[in-house]
Amino acid sequence: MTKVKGVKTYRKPAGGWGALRAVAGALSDQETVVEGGRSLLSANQPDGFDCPGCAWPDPKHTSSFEFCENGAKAVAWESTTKRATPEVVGAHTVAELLTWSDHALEDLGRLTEPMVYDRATDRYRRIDWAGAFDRIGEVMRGLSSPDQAEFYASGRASNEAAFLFQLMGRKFGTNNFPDCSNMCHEPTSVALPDAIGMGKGSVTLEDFDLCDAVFSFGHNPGTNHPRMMSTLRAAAKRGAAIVVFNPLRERALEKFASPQDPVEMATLTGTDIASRYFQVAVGGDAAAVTGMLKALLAADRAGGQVIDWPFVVEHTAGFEALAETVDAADWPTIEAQSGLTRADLEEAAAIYARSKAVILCYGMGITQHRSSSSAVHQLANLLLIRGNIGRPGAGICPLRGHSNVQGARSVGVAEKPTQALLDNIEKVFGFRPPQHHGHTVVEAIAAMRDGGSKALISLGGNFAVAAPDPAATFPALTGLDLTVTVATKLNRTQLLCGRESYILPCLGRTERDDQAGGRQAVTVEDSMSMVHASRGLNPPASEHLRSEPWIVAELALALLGPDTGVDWRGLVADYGKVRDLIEQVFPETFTGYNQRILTPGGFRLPVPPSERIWKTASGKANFIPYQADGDDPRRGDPDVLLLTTVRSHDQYNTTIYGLNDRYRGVSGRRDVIFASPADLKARGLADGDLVDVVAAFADTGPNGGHVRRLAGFTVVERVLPTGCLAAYYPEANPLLALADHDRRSGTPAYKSMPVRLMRAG
Ligand SMILES: Nc1nc2c(c(=O)[nH]1)N[C@H]1C(S)=C(S)[C@@H](COP(=O)(O)OP(=O)(O)OC[C@H]3O[C@@H](n4cnc5c(=O)[nH]c(N)nc54)[C@H](O)[C@@H]3O)O[C@H]1N2
Ligand SMILES: Nc1nc2c(c(=O)[nH]1)N[C@H]1C(S)=C(S)[C@@H](COP(=O)(O)OP(=O)(O)OC[C@H]3O[C@@H](n4cnc5c(=O)[nH]c(N)nc54)[C@H](O)[C@@H]3O)O[C@H]1N2
Ligand SMILES: [Mo]
Repeated sequence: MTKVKGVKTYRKPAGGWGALRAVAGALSDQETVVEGGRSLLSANQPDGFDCPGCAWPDPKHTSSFEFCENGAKAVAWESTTKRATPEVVGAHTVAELLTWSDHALEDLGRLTEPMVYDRATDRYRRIDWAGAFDRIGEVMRGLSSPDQAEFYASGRASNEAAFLFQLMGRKFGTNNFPDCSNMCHEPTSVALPDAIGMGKGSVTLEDFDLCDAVFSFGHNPGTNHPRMMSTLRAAAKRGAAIVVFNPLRERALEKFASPQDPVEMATLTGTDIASRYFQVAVGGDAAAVTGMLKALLAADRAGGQVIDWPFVVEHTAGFEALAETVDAADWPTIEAQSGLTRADLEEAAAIYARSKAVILCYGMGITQHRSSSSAVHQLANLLLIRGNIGRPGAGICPLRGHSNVQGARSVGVAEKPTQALLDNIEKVFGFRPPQHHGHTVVEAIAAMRDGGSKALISLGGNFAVAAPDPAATFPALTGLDLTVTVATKLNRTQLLCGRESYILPCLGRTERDDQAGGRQAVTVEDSMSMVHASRGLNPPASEHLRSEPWIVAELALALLGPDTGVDWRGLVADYGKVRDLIEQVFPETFTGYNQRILTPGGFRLPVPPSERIWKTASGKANFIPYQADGDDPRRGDPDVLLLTTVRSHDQYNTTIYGLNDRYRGVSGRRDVIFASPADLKARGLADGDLVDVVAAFADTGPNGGHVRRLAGFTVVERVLPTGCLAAYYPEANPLLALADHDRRSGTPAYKSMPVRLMRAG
């Protein structure tokens, strides 16, 4: 039993009464505009707004209370009655605000009016919309090249806003669209097309009713996709195997009580979720799957009929090359890298082999490593070997992050656009968009730092805090000529002011959006490629707020002048016209867009792999052997530990609602590092000791010599694989060098930072 202040062991099932109480709490302490119950009831309903929480799809027949604690927090946080007016924000210097916590900044409430940074007083002050757009346009038009501008998008913006945003950027002359995807599921977007011809998941919600097993790698649905818990619980109750690979024992994956189940609530019991829980080492998943593949190949060769040969022969290429690398891998290395025993992996393989239909789910535990794109290939290999893609109850299920992050990509927010997209834009709009690729988030930061980029326009998000390496990122931002953020709340990115900085406050998803053509709906796409409409209900937080499409359209006019051949204001009067243009640019995916969103529940974009159509170069699904990044600097030093970063139960990315992490038994603090008993003992440390964590990445880049350190954290002993640590995001981001990312996708290695742990001093 730990004696660390604010830390205990959580033994109850996840969910249950605690979750119900938390909803009540989330709604009362933020004093929401509309009576909370009503806002909540209309989230993810045919006529309501899409929950700004996660991208998990809605069941076809939404129950009247599709309960989600963290969705409730997201809604309450947006519909708070607190207001960050120019007076409230301008009462403090920016230097002072920079000393505040991320929680305190956002807790000032909703931004109400456009603001400009005044360097003379070091404060933000009010500016009118026209004044802001004039000056932003002037600075942007003064850049010496369009590629000096970065257009960042976070995944909350609607399809309509995102489409206009990329159109503006391309017409301006750049493909610099660093996107929150670059920090999130980019490995999925770049690796799955090689393997199955599409960078998205292949399953539908209905497949979960039909599967015999769910393999879960590196995601924490009890916190980050709470509505998925009903799905997993139903699968577990019907006897489907649920096999979890996660270095931490996440409570909701062990036991979950449904707040909708009167018996579980009355008896304080829950449902066992995982039938087997493997505590894989941080970054060890690809090795674990290699072990499973080794066991499967051996079983098949022994006559076990494990491999789906008809599928492999008809539908795939590259099996021999995969088998060769799997044969070449030896068990001691697999065990060392995965942190699991051969017996564990043979057992996992046996469960996999006897399951007729398998769904594989994965999240950030897979995508945020040095070799994450290749790890995604390895997960696809595991599915393909038994034909587990493109039939009922089987498939791959990447758990997307932001509620519309997938949609933004579908409508063209991409720094590496396909030629087809560029050609269609040219056809529809009559201008030739830039043909060369633009920057990812990491490349954008490097370009800002090195002086190549001069301006950042952000559509949502909190670029500075989400990114790795504040030692590089913060000065990169303050060195810019211009920063513009379209936002609902004050955050640190807006305080890292460039020569000129503007905050443009927008409506949130929960709010009514009235334009010249009447009340508007927007559309979003969930993790399973379902596109549906979202209509806000709440009155706007301030009469000065404008919608994201409106703001983007006015920015476009300011940046590009009136003669763009696009009727920006006409489009904003009626978002249906934006959807018509989306359909023209993407005729195959968005066929009949405006008609089809009238169906309650929306429509599904084409997902060829779910019909075993493989849009790869070979026309087949490809087995692609796992290849670890040979330059990975962390290997071979026994003193170096791998630190993974996780979200607490009380945060939404960089938005920190509170300091509790209920299911991990932490309350009132976030300054903890979870460590294994063996690693503590080896360093002469004990539970509760104050420690420093120092990055072990040898940084030879422009920041060479900078020591990345977290000081004065408290270690908490937990059952973890040896060699692994865990801490909270974003507190741990100072430990991650900008250069430490997956080479293929550019996604930072947030989940395997090489560090040394030592007594504070
Ligand atoms: N309430 C809430 N909902 C959210 C968010 C939020 O912050 N709050 N964020 C949204 C966004 S943008 C995203 S991307 C998703 C994120 O959803 P998740 O992918 O669930 O996000 P993380 O909290 O980063 O958790 C990753 C999980 O991976 C495990 N893990 C860490 N390293 C490894 C590893 O090497 N291997 C394996 N197998 N597991 C590992 C961690 O223990 C943790 O359980 O959630 C979305 N939904
Ligand atoms: N160490 C570590 N770092 C990580 C991660 C990790 O797991 N570990 N995860 C990464 C991942 S997966 C992601 S997706 C990124 C997240 O990166 P971002 O998407 O950039 O960050 P958020 O925290 O979601 O952005 C919060 C801000 O969005 C604004 N906002 C909220 N709602 C709206 C809206 O409706 N419209 C507009 N315009 N603005 C709005 C508010 O001003 C709020 O302050 O972080 C990444 N960073
Ligand atoms: Mo994300």
